[in-house]
Amino acid sequence: AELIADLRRAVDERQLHLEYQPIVDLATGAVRSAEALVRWRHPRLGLLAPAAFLPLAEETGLIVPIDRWVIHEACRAAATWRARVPEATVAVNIAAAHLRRPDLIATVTAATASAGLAPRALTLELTESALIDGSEAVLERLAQLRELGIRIAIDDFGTGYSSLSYLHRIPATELKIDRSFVARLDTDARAYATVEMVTRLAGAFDLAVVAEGVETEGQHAAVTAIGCVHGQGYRYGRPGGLSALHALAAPR
Ligand code: G
Ligand code: G
Ligand code: MN
Ligand code: NA
Repeated sequence: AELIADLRRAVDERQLHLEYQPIVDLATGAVRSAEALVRWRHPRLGLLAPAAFLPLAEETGLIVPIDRWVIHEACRAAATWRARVPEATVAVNIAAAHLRRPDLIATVTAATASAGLAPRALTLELTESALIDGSEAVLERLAQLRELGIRIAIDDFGTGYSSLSYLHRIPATELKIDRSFVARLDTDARAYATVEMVTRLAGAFDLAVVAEGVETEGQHAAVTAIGCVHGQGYRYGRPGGLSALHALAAPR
């Protein structure tokens, strides 16, 4: 209960910050994209990862102001990054509760406009579980976001159920293959076949594929051979500050 009160103050008192994990172009090694991940520097408990507070935020509805702050902050960061790397894009995670709110459109529009960011430089990551109640209203909202130019990624692909129906219904621009499949690439032929199949399927739907959780050289070689367009994971870089991202992504 005390943590709820703390969390309520966290946004106002600027205790949240974002880290950025690079997403590499596997063909060239270039970093032109990053995923923003929220952190909470709690005054007594220290640095908290999302798993330590996002479930509580979701239960209490505090996730909405948090995600709103994340969207604004990530848009500002993306705008500075694009001053150096014009084609750079930044991805933010959107909670299920937020996707159900009509004002998501207004939030995204305000954030891109006030940062002076082209909407095509912002990707919203939606998990399959967030998409599960694919109500008409949610689908309509996603279509509106696409019309604005916002990119839509299906996150943790393969972990929800009826994954395949989403490909037909969701106006996505990319698909992130869940790291549980990537983790087993080295040792499990079935995991390899799964990543291969999902990549081919994504190609048929014109979706860019991001292989998540690439840690080892073997996994890197496998996702590259399979033809995934992008990779994300400790092999390429851990989540870090904006300056680390700028250094990694220096134009060549
Ligand atoms: O950084 P870490 O691996 O601890 O993140 C764990 C999970 O928390 C991520 O998979 C992501 O889905 C979720 N997450 C991280 N940042 C945000 C955020 O700003 N908003 C929401 N809704 N989820 C986030
Ligand atoms: O998909 P989601 O938004 O949940 O993924 C982001 C999370 O994955 C972040 O919490 C990040 O810290 C974590 N992550 C990123 N790269 C790796 C990796 O190579 N290995 C593992 N185990 N986790 C990773
Ligand atoms: Mn994500
Ligand atoms: Na993911």
